[in-house]
Amino acid sequence: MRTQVGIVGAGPAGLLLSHLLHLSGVDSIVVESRSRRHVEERIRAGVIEQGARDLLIEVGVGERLKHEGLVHHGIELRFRDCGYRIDFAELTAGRGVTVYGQHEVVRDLIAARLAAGGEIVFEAGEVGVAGLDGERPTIRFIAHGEPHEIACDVIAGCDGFHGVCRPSIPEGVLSLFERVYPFAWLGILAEAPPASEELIYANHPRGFALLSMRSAEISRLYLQCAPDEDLALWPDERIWDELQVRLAGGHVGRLPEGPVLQKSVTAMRSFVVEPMQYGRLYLAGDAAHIVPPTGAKGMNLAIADVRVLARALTAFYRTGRTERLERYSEACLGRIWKVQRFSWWMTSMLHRFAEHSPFDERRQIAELDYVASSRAAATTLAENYVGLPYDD
Ligand code: FAS
Ligand code: PHB
Repeated sequence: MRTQVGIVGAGPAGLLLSHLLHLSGVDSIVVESRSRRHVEERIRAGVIEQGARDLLIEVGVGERLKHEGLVHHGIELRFRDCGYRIDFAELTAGRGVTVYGQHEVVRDLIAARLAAGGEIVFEAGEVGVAGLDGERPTIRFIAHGEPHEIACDVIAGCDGFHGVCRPSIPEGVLSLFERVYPFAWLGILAEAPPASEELIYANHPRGFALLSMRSAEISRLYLQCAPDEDLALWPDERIWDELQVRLAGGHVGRLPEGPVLQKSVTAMRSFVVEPMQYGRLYLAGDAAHIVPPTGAKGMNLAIADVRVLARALTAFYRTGRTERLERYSEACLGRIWKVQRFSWWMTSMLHRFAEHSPFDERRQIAELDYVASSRAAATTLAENYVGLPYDD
């Protein structure tokens, strides 16, 4: 097999990159280790920045997003039993976010690629990449029991934090930057109408909680838990009881409860590799960086990376010039580190830390108080949450 750009991973990064390259007349093949059903049903992120929304609509994969996505112009911060609304429209000249599940974005992208005759290999086994420092890197995999090899000009490593591409880069090339948080998120998807029209981020003495949603009928809720929390110790009733304690109050009476459709524990880490490229391999999305989900940035950062990579690859195939490819990491890392800072800041402000002294606890509440009472402070939260402008 042969293609111009081999893409490992059919998550938001890999699929959007393949779509953007197709629009520029550049061929790609996406190689995914899981089934189509798995990647289309895997519940993950839920908030899409203004810029990412505009991009998905502009490139023709945002019709359902436009009609089914919930546009939000604010969030509520809840602390000391009071709620404070951060008004995005007021603070960012009308920008907002759209609540639309990541799995819906994946569905839309897969449908667009297949409708355009795009090639996605699902359930690929034993995926590996080779020849990264040569002229003809390859992706190898097993499909239907047979070995396959794709000869590429370039490989895009869009295979997430646990993928094979980043580890295929030789020792000593990458610098890793990481912070692991002493807690995780227990998340549920529930058949229960959201108790609030907008998201609520709560700093509660028992721990952080987040009220989000997927529709008027489906709630998405999270609570801070131990990093090694055993989900078996959290029957639905216990989860609902804890969410009631941490989120009820103010304009939210009791949360309407309902059947839990999915529950999971997500680890919390900040992670970046530099550079995001080696030879003919370019990393994008979670393969290159991870943010704690408190800032709702994971998928949005993946989209921002592939917007840069698609432009660099298009320039290479149209002109033969390699400057944009050579500067790919540099062009992405400015935004990545600003998003890392914001995600770390939101996480530090809203979660309970066992090692916090009474001083730290007062300082943390003072930080929330400042954001809730200062237009300047609220503006910094708002402009980062709706999404910083793309760099070019
Ligand atoms: P992805 O991980 O989405 O996609 C990588 C793809 O590569 C996957 O389909 C995987 O199956 C495939 N792959 C892996 N190894 C492979 C191999 N060897 N060969 C071929 N394919 C391979 N972000 C938020 O903003 N909010 C959230 O609430 C949130 N919740 C999350 C919950 C969980 C459990 C996880 C893991 C992440 C969550 N994230 C959240 C972050 C998430 O949304 C990511 O930022 C987003 O999926 C990044 O997209 P990709 O870079 O495409 O990586
Ligand atoms: C979600 O709806 O899944 C969600 C929303 C906001 C976050 C994280 C997750 O910060």
